[in-house]
Amino acid sequence: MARSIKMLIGSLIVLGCLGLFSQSSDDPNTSTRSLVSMSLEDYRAYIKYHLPLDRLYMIDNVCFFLVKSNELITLTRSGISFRQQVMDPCPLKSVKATGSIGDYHTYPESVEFMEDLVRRFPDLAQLSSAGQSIEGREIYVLKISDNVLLSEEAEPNIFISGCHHAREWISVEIPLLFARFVLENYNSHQQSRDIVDGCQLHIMPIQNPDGLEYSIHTYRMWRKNRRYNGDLSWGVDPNRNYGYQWGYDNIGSSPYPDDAVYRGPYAFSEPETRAVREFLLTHPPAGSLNFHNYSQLILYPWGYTDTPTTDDDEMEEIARRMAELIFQVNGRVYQYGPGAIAIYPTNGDTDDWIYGIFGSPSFTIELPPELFIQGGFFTSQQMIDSAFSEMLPAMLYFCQYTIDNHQQ
Ligand code: 0X9
Ligand code: ZN
Repeated sequence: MARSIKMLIGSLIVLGCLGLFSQSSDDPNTSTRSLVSMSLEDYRAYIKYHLPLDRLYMIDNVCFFLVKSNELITLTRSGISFRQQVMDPCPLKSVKATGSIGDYHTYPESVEFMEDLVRRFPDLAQLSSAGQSIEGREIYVLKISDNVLLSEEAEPNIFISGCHHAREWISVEIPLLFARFVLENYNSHQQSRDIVDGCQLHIMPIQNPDGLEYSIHTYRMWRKNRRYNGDLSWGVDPNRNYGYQWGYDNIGSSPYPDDAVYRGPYAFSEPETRAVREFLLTHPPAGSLNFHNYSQLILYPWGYTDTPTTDDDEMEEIARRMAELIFQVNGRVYQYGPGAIAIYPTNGDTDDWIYGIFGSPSFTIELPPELFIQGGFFTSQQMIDSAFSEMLPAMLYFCQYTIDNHQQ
C-alpha cells in the first residue's frame, strides 16, 4: 500500500518535472474564479492578517479582485465585508492569436522590431541578450548610444524595462516606441541627439518573455513567469523576486507558490531577475524607468516600507515634473508617490532593488488606463499611440535629468 502511494507520488513528480501537467490547479482556464469587491479600507484590514489578493482594479475606493476558491473561503472566514459575483471564466480566456496581436508586439515581433532598428541604425543601436528565461527565450537589451560598439563609455547608464508582468502588454510598447523615436529623430531633434550622445540607454522591453507568450496564446490574465513550482502551480512574480528586502513581510509579497504575488523560494531564484541583476551590476544605472500597467501612477521607492527614502524629495520632484509633462499633452492625470503609499506595499520589486543597491532614482510607471471600466489590463491597441505620445516628454525629461545630474 505504502509502496503504491510512493509510486503514485513518484510518477506525479516525474510528470510534473517533465511539464506534462499542462494546466495548474490554479489555471483559470479550468477553474471558475470569483470576482469580489470590497472597500480599500476593508482590503487594508484584510491584508494585515492575510495574503494579498490579485487586484484587478479600483473604482472610487472600491477594489475588485479575481479570487480562487480557497481565497474565497479565507475571505469569507475573515469576517471582512465583501461582495461576490460568480464569473464565467470564458471572457478571461485570451483570443487565440496566430502570430499577430494587432498593433501589439508578440515576443518574436518585438525581437524583429529591435533587429530592424539595429539594421537601420548600426552606429547607434546594438542588440544583446542579458540571459535566458526558464523556457529558453533570450531576454534582450537594446543599447542605444553614440559609439554604441564601445563596451563602456564614461556616460551614465539609463535602464528602461517593460513587461515584468505578462498581461501588461502596453508596457512592451512604450520602451520599443521610445527606442525608435530617439533613433529616428537623432538627426532632427536636439533633445533626442543630446540623450543618445549623453548616455547609454539600455532598453529591455520584455523582462518576462515566457509569461508574455503565455498571456498571448493561453490565458490573457497571466501575470507571473512560467516557473513550474513543483506543487501543481506555476509562476513566480518577477516583481517580488529581486533581492532588496526580499520577503520582508507577507503583505508585500506571498510565500505561497499558488499566489499571484509569489516571491519565489529565495531572492533571485528566477533566471529572468538574475538576468537583470547581472546586466545592471555590469552597467550600473544612474536612473531607471520600469513600465507596468494599469492605473496611471508614477511610483518610486520604497515599496517595502512607508518610511521615506533619504532621496524622497528628489524622487517626488522628478515624479511631479513627469506627471506635469504628461498632463500637458492631453490632460491625462498620473498620480505619484512612494510605492508603499501610492499603490500598496510590495517587497522584492525592481525599484527597491535598483535604488537600494545603486542609490539611483528608479520609477515604476503604471500606464493607462486609470480604471478597469476603461479597459484595465485589456488596453486597446488604439491606446498605444496616445499612451506613448503622452509619455514621451516625460521620458525625454527623465533621461536629460539623469544625464545632467549624474556624478562620475
Ligand atoms: O504590484 C506590482 O508589482 C506593481 N503593480 S502591477 O499592477 N503592475 O502589478 C506595482 C509595483 C510598485 N512598487 C514600487 N513602486 N516599489
Ligand atoms: Zn505590473
